[in-house]
Amino acid sequence: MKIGIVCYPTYGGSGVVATELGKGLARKGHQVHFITYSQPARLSATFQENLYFHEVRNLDYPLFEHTPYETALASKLVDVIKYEKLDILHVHYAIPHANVAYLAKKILLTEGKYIPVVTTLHGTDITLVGKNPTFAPVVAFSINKSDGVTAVSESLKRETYDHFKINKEIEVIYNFIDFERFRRSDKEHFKKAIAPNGEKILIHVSNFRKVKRITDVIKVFKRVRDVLPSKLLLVGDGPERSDAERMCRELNICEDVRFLGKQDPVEELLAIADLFILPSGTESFGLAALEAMACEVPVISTNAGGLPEINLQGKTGFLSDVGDVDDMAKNAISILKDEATLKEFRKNALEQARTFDLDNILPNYEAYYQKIIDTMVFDKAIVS
Ligand code: GMT
Repeated sequence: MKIGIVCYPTYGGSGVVATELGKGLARKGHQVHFITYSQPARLSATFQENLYFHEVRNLDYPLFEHTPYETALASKLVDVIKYEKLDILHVHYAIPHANVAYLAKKILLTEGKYIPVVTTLHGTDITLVGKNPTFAPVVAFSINKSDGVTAVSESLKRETYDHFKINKEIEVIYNFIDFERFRRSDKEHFKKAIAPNGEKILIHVSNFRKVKRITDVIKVFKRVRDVLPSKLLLVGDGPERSDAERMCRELNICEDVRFLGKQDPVEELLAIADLFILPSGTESFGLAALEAMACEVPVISTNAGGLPEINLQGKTGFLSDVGDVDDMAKNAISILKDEATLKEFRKNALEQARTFDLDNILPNYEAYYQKIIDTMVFDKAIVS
């Protein structure tokens, strides 16, 4: 198949999923075209014959205070779909990609070209941003106008139906893990540098937005550290970082907390970790938690959104109500208190992560694309 992929090229989860999916599809022989405003973060280190990147360039004009990206993207889509003869377009994150795809599709229809569009909902495009009246009518419209719609968890599917009038069947296709990359490796020398006296290592990875509740990570860590010698690694960067830094200073725990900023080889950091903390206010899936589990790191999370579909209570970690840092700390200590318990949770985390292996999930996308393409061919026959 010739597949177009539109996504955010930044460090957000939706861009990571889109990029890893495209790379996986290309490895299986499909021709994959990424169309976005800069090279997706996880694509840069890759050269594959059947993997293409089309940069959406915008026009600088004195009248534009905000350059009209949507218009430039729609025009680029028309061009790429037409000249690369794409079979299907897959857009990740509804805003603005689903409505832009609809526009491109309508333009192509005037020239007799049919392009099926699949939209994957990732989370905040529904839960935080999408629901907002600023975007809601367009989000609902463009979901209904997509030929296929997928969501990354059952919880996100439910929320989409609860909040919008959707007349489309939403297919749940879970996010996945590439075990070639995410597996526990021996990083003893690094572990020694971070925790020279055998302290436990807690870790959090995110883009430090409000929804991630970074200060809850610090509060949980403080409570654990009061009982067990431990260190905290904070990976990523974003608007909430300075609040977190301030809290560490106020609590006088700076010497045990390392802010590592944005890091590419996350798996090398996960390789030395004992526990992953994800206290999000909402989380449709929690890819970062799954990546940790693939590296045999148990998870302390909230029970928000799709997290209970990933993190199994008392097995791969524990789930608490949003904001209940006392419960999270108690659960963290119960896992870390002895080696036998930690080992059992590590084993369960890996076992659960394996059910999300890329090799199992990728065929679901291939089958879904084929189903949508076949339906379009059938519809076309009725129309003509
Ligand atoms: O929250 C992020 O890190 C980014 C965000 C996005 O849309 O780029 O992530 C969402 O999509 C990820 C991939 O499907 C999910 O794993 C995250 O749970 C989801 N984030 C939220 O729902 C807050």
